[in-house]
Amino acid sequence: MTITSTQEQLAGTAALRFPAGFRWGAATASYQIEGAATEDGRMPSIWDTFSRTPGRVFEGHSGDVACDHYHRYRDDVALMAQLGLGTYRFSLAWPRIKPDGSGPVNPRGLDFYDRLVDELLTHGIDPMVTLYHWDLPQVLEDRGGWTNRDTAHYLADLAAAAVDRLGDRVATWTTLNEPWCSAFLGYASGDHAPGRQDPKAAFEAVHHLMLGHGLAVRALRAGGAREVSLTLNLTDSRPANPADPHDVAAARQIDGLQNRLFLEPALRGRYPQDMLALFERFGAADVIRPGDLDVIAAPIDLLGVNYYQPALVRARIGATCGLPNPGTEGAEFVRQNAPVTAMDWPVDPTGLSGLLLRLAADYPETPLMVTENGAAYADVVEDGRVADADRVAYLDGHLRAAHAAIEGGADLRGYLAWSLMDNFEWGYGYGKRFGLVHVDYDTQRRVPKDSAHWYAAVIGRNGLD
Ligand code: IFM
Repeated sequence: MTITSTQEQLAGTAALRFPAGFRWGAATASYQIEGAATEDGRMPSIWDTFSRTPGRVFEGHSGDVACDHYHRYRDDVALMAQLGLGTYRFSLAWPRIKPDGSGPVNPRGLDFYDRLVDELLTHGIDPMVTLYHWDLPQVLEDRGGWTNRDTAHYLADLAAAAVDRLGDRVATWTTLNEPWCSAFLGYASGDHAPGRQDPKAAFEAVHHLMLGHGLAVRALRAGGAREVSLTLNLTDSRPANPADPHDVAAARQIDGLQNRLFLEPALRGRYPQDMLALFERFGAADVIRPGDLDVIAAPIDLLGVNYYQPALVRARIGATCGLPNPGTEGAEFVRQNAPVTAMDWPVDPTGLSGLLLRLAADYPETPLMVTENGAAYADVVEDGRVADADRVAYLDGHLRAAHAAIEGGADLRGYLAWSLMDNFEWGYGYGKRFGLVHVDYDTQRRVPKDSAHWYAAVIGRNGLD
C-alpha cells in the first residue's frame, strides 16, 4: 500500500471493506456489568472490597448493581443481535463460579454463563469467554493474591471447570485481560484493587499472572478448547524526539514495561533482559522458577490487543512518566497535540496501525484481534437520542487504522468495540461512559447511541463508506 492511500484511509476519505470472515463484536467484563453481587452463592471479589473502601472509587460507586446484566442478559443479547454483533466478549466472575477461590465449583454460578451462552448462540452470536478480568476472589487476596504462586494454579482450575461446562458451545477462550493492569495498577500504584503499593509485589504478580496464563492454556486445551488467546493492553511507545538517544531509550523502557514484559514470555518464552533487571532490582526474581517460561509460552491461537492511546515519551532526569510501573524513573510522558477523550486520553489512531504492524513484524505467526478499542465521552440523552459524533469519529479513525494495518500485512482477524454498554469504569465508577449503548443507572433503560447505529451499519457492510 502506498503512503498516500494510507493517509487517505486515516483521513476518512476512502471507502473500505474488511476481509471476508472478519469478526465484529463488542466486549464487556463481569464486575463492570453484572451486578447481583450477592446472588446465587457469589462471594466478594477484590473489587467488592476495594469499592467499599472509602476514597477508592469515584463517589463510592460499586458493582453491586452495575447494569444488572445478570437479570437482564436476555434483553442485552437481543440488543446485541439488533446491532448485528457476530462476537460477544465477556468475562467470568471467578467468585461466582468458585466462591472460595480454590474449592468446589458453585453450579449456580456456572448456570448463569450457561444460560448466557445459549442465549447468544440462539441469536447467532459467538461467545468469547475471558477467564480473568480482574475480579479475584477476596479470599485468594487474603492469601497473597497474585503474589502467591498458588493463585496461578487456581486460575487453571477455574479454566478446567469453565471449559468442562461451556466448552461444547464456546470456541474462543481468553485467559487474562490486561495483566499489566492487574499487576501494576493493583499492586504498585494501588489505583485498582487490591490497592497495594509495593513494587516487589507488582513484579511477583506479573510472573504469577503469566504463569497462570500458561497453566490455564494447558487446562483449556486439555478440556478441548478450540481457540485460546491472551489479551494485553499494548501501546505504541514513541520517543518525543527520535533523534535524541535518551528519548529513544526512555520510550524503549515504557515499551518494555507495557509491551515486551508480557509479549516476550507469552510468545517467545523469555523475559527481556531489561525487564529481568527490574525483577532483580525489586527483589522479585526468585519467583521465576526453572520451567515456568516453557509453561508460559504454551502456543496460543490469537493475541488480543486492547488499544486506546499511544505513548509519547521523553527522557528527563528526576521525572517519572506517571505510569505506575516501578522502573520508569527518568522517563516522562509528553502531552500530544491531539484531541482527548473524557479520560483525557489522546486520540491518535496511527498508534493502532503502528502497534498492529509492529506485532505482525515481531510475532508473524500469531494472528491478532482488537479485543478492546473505544472512548469515553460525556454523553447525554436528549429526546431519546445520544448524539455521540465524537465516539463515531474515534471508532471510524481506529477502524481505518486497523484496515491500514491489514493492508500492510497484519493478520487481524476481528475488532471488538469497548464497550457494548456504559458500565462501572473501575476507579472512575459510573462517571465515565464507554458504551455504544447508553445506560440510565436509575432505571436501567438502555438507549443505543448514534455510534451503535453507525457501528451496526459498519458491520452490515463489513466496512466503512
Ligand atoms: O473498562 C476498561 C476495561 O475493563 C479494560 N480495558 C480498558 C477499559 C477502559 O478503561
